Amino acid sequence: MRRLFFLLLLLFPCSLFAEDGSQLWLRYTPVDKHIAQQRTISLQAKDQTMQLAKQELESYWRGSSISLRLDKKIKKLRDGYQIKGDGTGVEVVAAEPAGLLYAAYHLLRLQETGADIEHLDIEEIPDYDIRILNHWDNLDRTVERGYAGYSLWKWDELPKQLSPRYEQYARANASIGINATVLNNVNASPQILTADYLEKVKALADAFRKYGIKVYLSANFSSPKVLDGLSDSDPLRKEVQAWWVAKVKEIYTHIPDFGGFLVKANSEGQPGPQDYGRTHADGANMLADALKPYGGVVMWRAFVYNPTEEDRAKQAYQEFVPLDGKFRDNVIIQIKNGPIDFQPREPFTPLFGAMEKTPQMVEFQITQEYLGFSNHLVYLAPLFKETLDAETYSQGPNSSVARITDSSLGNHQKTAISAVANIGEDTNWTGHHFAQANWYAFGRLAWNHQLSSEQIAEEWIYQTFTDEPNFVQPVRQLMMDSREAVVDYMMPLGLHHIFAFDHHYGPEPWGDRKGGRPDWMPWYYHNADTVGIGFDRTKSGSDAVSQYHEPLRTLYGDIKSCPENLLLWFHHVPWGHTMKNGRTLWDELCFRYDRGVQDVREFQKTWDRLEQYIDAQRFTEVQSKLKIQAKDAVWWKDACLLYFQAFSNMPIPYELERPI
Ligand code: GCW
Repeated sequence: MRRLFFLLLLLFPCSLFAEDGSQLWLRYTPVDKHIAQQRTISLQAKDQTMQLAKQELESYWRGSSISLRLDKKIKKLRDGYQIKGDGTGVEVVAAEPAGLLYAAYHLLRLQETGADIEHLDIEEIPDYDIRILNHWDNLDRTVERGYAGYSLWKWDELPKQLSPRYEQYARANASIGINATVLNNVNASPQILTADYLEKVKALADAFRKYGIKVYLSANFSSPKVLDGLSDSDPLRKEVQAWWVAKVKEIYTHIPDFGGFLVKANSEGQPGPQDYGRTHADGANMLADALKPYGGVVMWRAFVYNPTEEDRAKQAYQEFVPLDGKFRDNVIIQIKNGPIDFQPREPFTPLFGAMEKTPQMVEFQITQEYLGFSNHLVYLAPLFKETLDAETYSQGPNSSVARITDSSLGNHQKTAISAVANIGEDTNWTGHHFAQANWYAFGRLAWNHQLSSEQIAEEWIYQTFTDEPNFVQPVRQLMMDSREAVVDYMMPLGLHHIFAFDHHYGPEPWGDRKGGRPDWMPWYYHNADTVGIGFDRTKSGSDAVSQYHEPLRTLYGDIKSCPENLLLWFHHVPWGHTMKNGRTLWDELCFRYDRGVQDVREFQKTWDRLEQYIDAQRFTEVQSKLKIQAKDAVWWKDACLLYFQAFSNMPIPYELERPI
């Protein structure tokens, strides 16, 4: 046996020890037989999910005996759990099978991060009911804004053939508490609702079920017309309503626990109720009525804007606030964290807290459409938390976006939180090894938005790489600094959307294509001229500040009190304006761009020093990506500074690196 092992090692050294990132943060070592015989994992139940909890612990738990128990009477626990350990054994109680599974993963997480696994007194209740990934995956397996290869879903092989990655995907999600997934792009093909595709969707739902994951679909609003030749898809027409009722029934016969629909309507050319003179509420309610008997929900997106005279940042609020109170109770309005579009930094969308009678949920973007794709190392927990912790003042102090959406401030039936996935067919799932941390962080924050970014980073590093303090400490710091670095080298001080028009990767602040939509052109957002730079959203400009509650309206609206990291979001600021540190705006812009570049170079140095602590494959792959990032940071800095200098007409301070 031993000889065979060494022979294999000689022949295939890499494959045996491939550290290709495919295992994500799930690197538990099987417990040795001796330990396994000393302790028992007890459970009296046949349920698949609970069995799975038991199985995971049997395979990997190195602590004392555990008893797993379901107690459906502990209602308030939802799919959370209680864990008690007195040094001689551990007791786990949950009200739902999935709760036991989450508890199992929690115990394993404690074990892997070196916590005390014997003395335990834990109660965990998730902050949101629905913790959902949005895949922007097309049926031809391309992924909109996906940077990790083709879609995981092999539609041409389904339903007969099941890739082993479906189950690995479900397990990874369950390990961080994600319990739902939208399989297809919000720019939805109507085909997903055909009988053929529903068979395929069913196969995926069946594969995910025991991991506690429910499947949702993005629905194309024109489906009745496109798929079955109805004369239109007007939500107030009986025939159209009947079509959806029948379609929903068909879905539930295949998938009894189907979650519901996600809808992008009347946005960026997608069809919707407004095509027939109806409102978003008319459209959402029609679908909600069809889903209601089965407990399904509609996640209706508020990402709407049109090329009008009105500031794009104001439009969602204007369209949705008047509809407050008009939605069925199984509709949740899904709102992007910022009012424009997943920029490196935005203020929170003012729609949060502006519809008291309507459930709202956040949509984050894990895939790095505007953050260097899967080439740049950017840890997103600080960005997610910036929105969740943002104080809206909608019901006075203590009305953060988190508290509005988790129903602490309302009494909504179901709460939810979503994020656009960064997952694809790549061996390491996310393109960049560190992009795995963003998937991880979303799951952990969806479970508990109070967790700190540092804690999440640290537990991810422990589980994904090593517990060696000389590695953990600098890498955690690097991750924590990475979001501000990308803001600095791309769009400091509140600048936004100055990306190249088609791909959103590099800079194109000069972008001004004749005949193109003005609101898709960078100059629309930075407004640089010989006087200054920035978007005037105060009273003298678009007055978007008025959509915020006091004291934010005044705070943002006054150039003196506006936080400098949002200055050019809200104000058109003269180049010579004095910043808090005494520099002129122009100099500060130069310093920020430069600082972003220097930060990435520091990341490179930090990483290079860590070679001894981890496997060669992941070390070199991350190292190569950091090289790209450093080069891109210089590209951003040079492009933006040289372009803006044509307006400011001021020199780049001598102490900074000259543009190449
Ligand atoms: O961020 C923009 C993207 C589009 C996307 C759209 C949306 C799915 O550039 O690719 O389309 O937002 O969120 O609907």
